[in-house]
Amino acid sequence: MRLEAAGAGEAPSGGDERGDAQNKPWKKLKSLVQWSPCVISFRKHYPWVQLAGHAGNFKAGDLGHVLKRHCSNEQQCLERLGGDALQPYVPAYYGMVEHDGQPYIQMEDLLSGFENPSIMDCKMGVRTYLEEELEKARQQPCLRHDMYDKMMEVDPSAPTLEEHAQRGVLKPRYMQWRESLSSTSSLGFRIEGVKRASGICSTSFKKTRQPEQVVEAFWDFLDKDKHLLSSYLDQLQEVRAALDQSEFFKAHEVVGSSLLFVHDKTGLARVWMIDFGKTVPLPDKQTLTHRLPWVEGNREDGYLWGLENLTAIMQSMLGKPDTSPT
Ligand code: I3P
Repeated sequence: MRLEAAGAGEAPSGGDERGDAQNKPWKKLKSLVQWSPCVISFRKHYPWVQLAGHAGNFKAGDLGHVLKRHCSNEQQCLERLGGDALQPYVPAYYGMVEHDGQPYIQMEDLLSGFENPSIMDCKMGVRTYLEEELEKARQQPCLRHDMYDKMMEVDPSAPTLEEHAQRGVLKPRYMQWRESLSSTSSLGFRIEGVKRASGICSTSFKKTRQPEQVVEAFWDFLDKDKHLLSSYLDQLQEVRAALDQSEFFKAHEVVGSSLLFVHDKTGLARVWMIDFGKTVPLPDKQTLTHRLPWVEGNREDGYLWGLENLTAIMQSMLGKPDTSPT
């Protein structure tokens, strides 16, 4: 699902599990819209696949379950989250299974209780790469021509002269550019993609940076329904309270994880935390505020800062004053 939601997680690049490079929900989504007709009946039966994009990363599981290609970080997180205060807000984990000779994580199909859901994915935090990835890029710099192309598609003036000459960029440079172009750097979260009940999917949020743009995208996703907004807001506050209680959150750097918003026309609306491929345990005794600015070495992820900004924006949409701690 991407849903991970269907449960999905993103694996760190350079990870050692097969499929890591394909484990990108919205990439998956993009490729999914181009799926051949033979996949349609499968998609109809398993609506979560609508966001899964790459057919190889997700498989239908038993009723109410989905299978996601194995990523050890994610598996460990889902195991540790069992019994944690965050458990109600993450997909349930049902162990590993093998499918066609490949290992898969079996998890709850978060979309199974919805009828033709609308879905939004917000990637949380002020940083979308692990410090280890920075270090790796320094030690083994690897030019990414695909990232240069993606950069050029959005803003031909973004690459430096050197990058133009090489027709390539380093991954951390691309990731940082994406962060500052979107609201990741300025607000601590960004909208990654939306799937509407109509079936239309959009991933065109790379330049959604200002709070006003976020508000517009939210109203569009919600079809201007204030009840839905209010329900989402209540749940975000529950998630916030659970984060405060969570032993898992205290002990982990949470990078590249998303909040998944799902509702349908019956008014059912739920929020889950998904994608733990880049969520890693902190070294012994290290703690994070999850809100201080990141500088290399402090491992701060900005998760709480982003959540508070997101909540404040949604409160402003309801005309409520911001009650988050300063
Ligand atoms: C991708 C996005 C993903 C990242 C991926 C990027 O960019 O930043 O988060 O995967 O890196 O290409 P975009 O959204 O602009 O398409 P990771 O988070 O797993 O690193 P990748 O191409 O190395 O997989």
